[in-house]
Parts: sequence; structure tokens; C-alpha cells
Amino acid sequence: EDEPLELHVEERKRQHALAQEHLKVEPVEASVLRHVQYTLARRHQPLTAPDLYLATALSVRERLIERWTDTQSYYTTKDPKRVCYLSLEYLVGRCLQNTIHNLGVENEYTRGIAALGYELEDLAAEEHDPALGNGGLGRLASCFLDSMATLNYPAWGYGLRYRYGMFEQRIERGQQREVPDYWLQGHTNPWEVQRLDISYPVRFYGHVHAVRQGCNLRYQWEGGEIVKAQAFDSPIPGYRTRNTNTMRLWSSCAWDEFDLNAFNAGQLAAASEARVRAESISAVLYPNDHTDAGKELRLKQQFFFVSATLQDVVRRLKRSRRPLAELPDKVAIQLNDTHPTIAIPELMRIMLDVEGLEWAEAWSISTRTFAYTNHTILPEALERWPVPLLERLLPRHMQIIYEINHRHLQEVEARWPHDTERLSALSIIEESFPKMVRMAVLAIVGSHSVNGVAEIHTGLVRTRLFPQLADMWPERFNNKTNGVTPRRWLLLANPSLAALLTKWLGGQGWVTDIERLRILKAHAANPDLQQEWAASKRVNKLRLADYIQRHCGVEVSADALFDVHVKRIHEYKRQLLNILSIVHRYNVIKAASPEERAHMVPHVKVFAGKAAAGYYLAKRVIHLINSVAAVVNGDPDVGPLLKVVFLANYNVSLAEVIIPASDISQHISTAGMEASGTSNMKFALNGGLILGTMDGANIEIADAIGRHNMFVFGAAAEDTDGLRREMAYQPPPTDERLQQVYSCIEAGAFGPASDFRAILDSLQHGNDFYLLAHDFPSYLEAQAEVDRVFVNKADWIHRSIVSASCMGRFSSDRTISEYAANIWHLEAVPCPE
Ligand code: B1N
Repeated sequence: EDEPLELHVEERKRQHALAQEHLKVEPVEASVLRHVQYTLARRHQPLTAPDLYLATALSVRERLIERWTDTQSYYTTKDPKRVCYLSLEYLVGRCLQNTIHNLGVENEYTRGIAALGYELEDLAAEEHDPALGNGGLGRLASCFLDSMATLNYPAWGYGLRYRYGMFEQRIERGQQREVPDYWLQGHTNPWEVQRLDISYPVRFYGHVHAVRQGCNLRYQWEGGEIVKAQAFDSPIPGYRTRNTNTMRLWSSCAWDEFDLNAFNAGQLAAASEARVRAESISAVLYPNDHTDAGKELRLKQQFFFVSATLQDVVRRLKRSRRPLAELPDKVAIQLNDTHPTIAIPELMRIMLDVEGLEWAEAWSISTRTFAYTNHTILPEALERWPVPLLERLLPRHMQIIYEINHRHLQEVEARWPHDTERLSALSIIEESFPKMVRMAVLAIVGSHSVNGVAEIHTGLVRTRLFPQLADMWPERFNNKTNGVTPRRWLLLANPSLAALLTKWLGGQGWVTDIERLRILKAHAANPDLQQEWAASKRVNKLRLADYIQRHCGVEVSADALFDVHVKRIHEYKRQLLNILSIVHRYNVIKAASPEERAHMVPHVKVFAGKAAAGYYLAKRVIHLINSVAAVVNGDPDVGPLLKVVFLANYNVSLAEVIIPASDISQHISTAGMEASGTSNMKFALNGGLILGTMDGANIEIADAIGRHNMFVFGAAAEDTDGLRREMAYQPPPTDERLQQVYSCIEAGAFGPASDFRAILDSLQHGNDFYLLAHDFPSYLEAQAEVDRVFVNKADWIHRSIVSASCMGRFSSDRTISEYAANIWHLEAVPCPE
């Protein structure tokens, strides 16, 4: 990237040809063994799987790096507009097979590794799955990077290189235990390059100093402490294109290795304290999905990340000898939720205090550069920072925020004179004690685009969350429905279905254009297709059954209906509703006659998901699921009719095993609360049917595949407020079946009732905020419908084929094309072969 512009084209070509020659003559086995011997310094025999994984990764990496450096110098030469995607989270998943597929070398590597006595798939499983994110938001960021590279967009993903990622979840005595995820331990990470030449100072605390400059006052932020941001780059290869983008993650360390003064004075402890403080910034990912804990270290992480990123962006602009005024023509910055919003005052600070621009020009540049994506309307997730904390940690930024707010409110006052209610609703500062900065309002005021992530969600952002802001700038608000990459979520995760598609669609074109799956819709009743389709699903179910056997010791039949509920554990996602319905099913089985049992559909209920460490109720739900599982699975009376498993440590690689194997997956959030959901898209694309509420992207999926191909139940989003009011006024009687479920738990059927007291209280004495009791009857009805359809195999497979074939809209390629066209105004820059 830092290659001088002048580097001779001929010289580059020569290097390229040399490298090509080198790769051509060296077969995979030789290249892998060379790495075993010379990079890992190991003997050839015996080859262990971990060594061989690393050597294979290093071998693949060589091919990757050439494309990567080529792409970067091509971008430098062309100097196109770029997008910087700023995200505090990435859920990358394993890289080896993804890279091999994107590079189109799977045959070579499969054969080469086989010749060394291993299966590529087994080696791939040696890779630690990097988990630098919580859930959907982080995984979306990684899908986006894949699509941006595949579509040849000049894009950068910026983030933090946490030393500890998302905790590892263990289940002990039915309960979650969190184990630190030290993902970098014990091996080198072949998928990153430490860029020792790229690091920036980041300041915290200190004070603001005003200096008179002519008749103006200029401000200078000084003192405090300086931390170093060190770049680690990972290549992001596009699928079957030369373009290889960069994900740049920042790691924190001390600016001076140690403070010599302190050292000389014998204050070694003080010196190393500063080092520890610096390193702590990028030490851990906050594992709080959807909760804003408001911790100082989290704000430090955000500013650290943003400051390093903006220094990098400005440096690149200057290197291409362009004035800051051209920033919006050269760079689009997308804020992934409010987490990087402090970038807005930081860019203003750079322009005003460092570059000497006037406010009006700086503000215009800034707002034309930034765009903001909202991912939730849950109040507990909306970030607010105390003014006193900001004043202490980032004093100049607090001043700038006040100035932004002052000018913003003047505009409001001019348009709606004397409307104090509107003023306080629109203010960036909340007049509480202490005062708080509303980061979402700052993000909207400081951006030219605000988008939600599904139609219904964008509607709610407009009408419920920020009605006054939408009133003020209706043109700013827009929708970008989420999508998922078909590379990881179909091609890689589901090889049997991928092979079927390639065969039936006459080639691999579908991998970059899943609209092509629509052709299959017309053949959904074709018995040959149906038979192959069912066979593919069966392979995937056997793979999951094997995983369940190995990890839970529970034997499950691939003939049973696999009913999957996997996502972060949260009240609004209603895993509790599911497990209560399972207790009901258990009761029904116990009470049934042998004839009735003979007609029942056997179910395997699969749960997985992490609870935030401090989320008490979510942890009780995990305990309840495991307690019900223990009783049900051990009841000889039930046999194969019902099995319940909780798979520990849900992450990207486990999702890759679970998703292709589902018959049904559940997306049953209380309507209006799940912004989009993205696993719903992955399941449907893999031929799973959806049991869900009319929420998030479920609504658009139902539109695309036909509502009759989905099992829908529950209250509608527009009715939830009214229902809550009604129920508070006159609590309705509890459904008898649900009452019986409560009684079983109360009676200790699944262990001491005291273990589940908090859950029972929330249900029976709460106000049914999540509409669990309200939706219970229609949920059971939808499940009965599922069972009725499942016994008709041809009908079931027909629905499965139609679902998958109509998912064309839900590729992240489509989503990214829309961002590029409507928000970023970005053009593709395909790198020549
Ligand atoms: O973002 C996903 C959506 O598909 C999901 O519906 C949505 O719940 C998820 C604070 C979040 N929203 N907000 C978060 C994550 C971490 C955190 O610290 C909030 N995650 C979502 C992708 O759009």
C-alpha cells in the first residue's frame, strides 16, 4: 500500500511473472512441506494436523498476498473513491476454506492435502474461529467485507484487534460458564500481517488550550496520555476476482516501550502500569449484546479505534496530494451502529484544530462523508455517554459536541420557533443528571444518511425512535435490508446443496448471483430434484446428528424433524417461549395413547446461543433448557419422539454445521423488536422452513417466498402497544396448557423450582412485556401446522425448494450494491488479472 506511485509498471509485471512462475512449478504438496520445514522448522514425519493446517494456511497465503499487494497498488494508481466501514465488531469465522474457495484453488488443495494423507476439511477444523463480535451485527460486517471485495469495491474494514474475543461458553451442571477466549495463544495467525510501519498516537484526557490567531480563537488539545495504535492487516479476497481488500484492526500498546524517567528513578512499577493501561484498551471485546453498560474503557476503545482510523484516512488523502475539501469525493465512512460515532467530533477536531478549516466548511465535509446504520430500537442498547466522562476523557470533543448541538438547535428554533418540546426531543444532550450525550442523535445530525436494516425496522426508526429527526430531514432516512454472503453460507457450509445447485443450474454462476436459484422454483415438483434435494438435506442432518452425539452424547435420528433455535439468548428473542412449548409437547406425549404416539412427528429441538455474562434471566433460560433436556432425553417413555439439546459455544463454525441441517428454524421475537435478523436468511437459503413472527426481515422473506411457505404466528408489531395497555388494564386468563406448564416447573419436574423462580415470576407477576403468554396459543397452532405438513414429504420438500429458490434478494451482494449506489456513490474498480 505504501509502495511509491512511481513504481515502474514493467517492474511490477516482471515481479508478477516471476511469482506466477514460482507458483506454477511448485505443487501444493511441495509448498506445504516447504512451510513445514522452513517456516515452522519441523521435521516432515510425522505430520500432525495442527502443523499441517498452519503450513497449508501459509501456502495459501502466498497466493493471496500477491493479489493483495497488486490490488492495493492498483487502487493507489487509480485513486478511486473508497468506502471505510467502521465497526467495533467482526465475526470473521475460519479463513482457510473461504480463502481457498475464493481463490478457486479448491481442487488443487484438496488433492494436494489428500496426497499428504489428510482431508482438507479436517485440517480446516484446526483453525481457531476468531470471534471479535457478539452476534448478528458483527457477522453482518464480515458478510459485507466479503461482498465488497467480490463486487470489486475499493473498501476498507476498520476495527479493533481484541486480544480476547467473545468468551467461550461451557455448559456445566446445565449452566453457562464463561471462559476467556485467548484466540492468539499458542500459534501464529497466518491471516494477518502486523504493519510495523503503520501506527498512530492516540491521546486521552489532557486539557484544551485556546490560542489567539488573528481575530480568531484556535483550540489545541494537549497533555494527558498517549497510546499507540498499531495496525494489523488481514486480506479480504473477493470470490473469483483479483480484488483483495484490507481489514485493518488496531491493537493498543504503550507509546514508549517504557518511560525512561520513571525507570531511572526506580519507579519501574509506575512505568509498567502505563504499559498495562495502554494494552488494556484493545484487550477484550465487550460481550454485551444489545446493552449499553456505559463503561469508561468502552468509550476509550471507541475513541482509540476512531482516532487511529481517521488519522489513517487523512494520511492517505494527503499522500494522494488532495485537500481535505475533497474528502467526501474520495472517502465514504459508514458507521456500523453508534459505536464509532465519536468519529464525527474527531474529524471536526482534526479539520478545525489541526488543519485550520472554518466551521462551516468542516461541517459540510464531515456530514457529506459520514453515514450511519441503526441496528436496534431497543432502548437499553441506545448509547448515551455522561457529559462529565466525556469532559474528562475527551475535553475538546465535548466542546465540539456542544457547538454542534448549539448550531443544530438554532436550526430547529428557526424552523419551529418556540417549540420547546421539539427542542428537547431533538437535542444531542439529554438534560438529565448527569447530562448525557445521545450518540444516535449525534450520528444522525452529523451524517447525510441514516439507514435501518429491514423495511419494518426502518419504519420504526422513522416513526417511533426518531420521529422529530425524520420530520426534520425525511430525505436522510432510508432502508437497506440486510443480506448474507452465499459464499460462506451456501458454498462453504453446504457442499452437498452447492453441488446440486451447480448441477441443476448448469454452472457456478449462482455463487455470485443467487437470483439464479429462482429457476428451480419451476422445478420444485420435479421428483428427481426433490429426491436429490432430500438426500442433500439428509447428509447435513447426519452431520449435525454426529456432532450432537459427540458433544452431548444424545442419539438423534435423521428422520426426526430438526427444529432449530440458535441466536444470542435474549428475552425479546423468546427462547423461553420455545422451551415452554417443549414442556407442553412433553406433557402431551406423556398423556398420549400408543396409537396417538404412533402418529406423532418425532422432534429434535436444537438450541444454541450465549447469554451476556451479567444477564441474569437469560442465564436462567439456558439453565431451564438444559434441565428440561435432561428430563426429556432420559425419559424412556418418550423415546425418539422428543429430544432436546443445547449445543455449547455457538459461533460461526458451529452455525455452519447447524444451519444446513434444519428442517425448521425459529425466529420468534416479539413483533417490532428484532431489527432484521440474518440467520433467518441463511436458514431459508439452505432449504430450511421458518417458524416465525412478522418481525424484522421475516416479513420480507415471507413476501419473497410466499407467506404460505412460512409458519407465521403471533401479534403484529402495530398491535403490541395496544395489547400491553389492554393487558395491564385487564389481565387475561392464562391459557390452560401454559398454566399446566407453569405447574410442572413449580412442582419441580425439572429440578428445584427455586432455580427457575425468577423466570416464573417474570411470567406470572410481570406484565407479559414480551407477549409470551399472549402469543402462546397461536404459537402452538403454528407448530401443529408444521407437524401436519412435515408428514407429507413431497409437500415439505416442495416448500423447501421454493423457499431457497426465492431468496435471491437476501444476498449481501444486493445489500452492498444498494449501499454503494445510494449512500456511498462508489464505483467498482476491478483489478486486472
Ligand atoms: O444487528 C443485526 C440485526 O440483524 C439484528 O436484528 C440486530 O439485533 C443486531 C450493541 C448490538 N442490533 N444491535 C446490536 C450489538 C452489540 C452491541 O454492543 C448492539 N446488534 C444488533 C444486523 O443488522
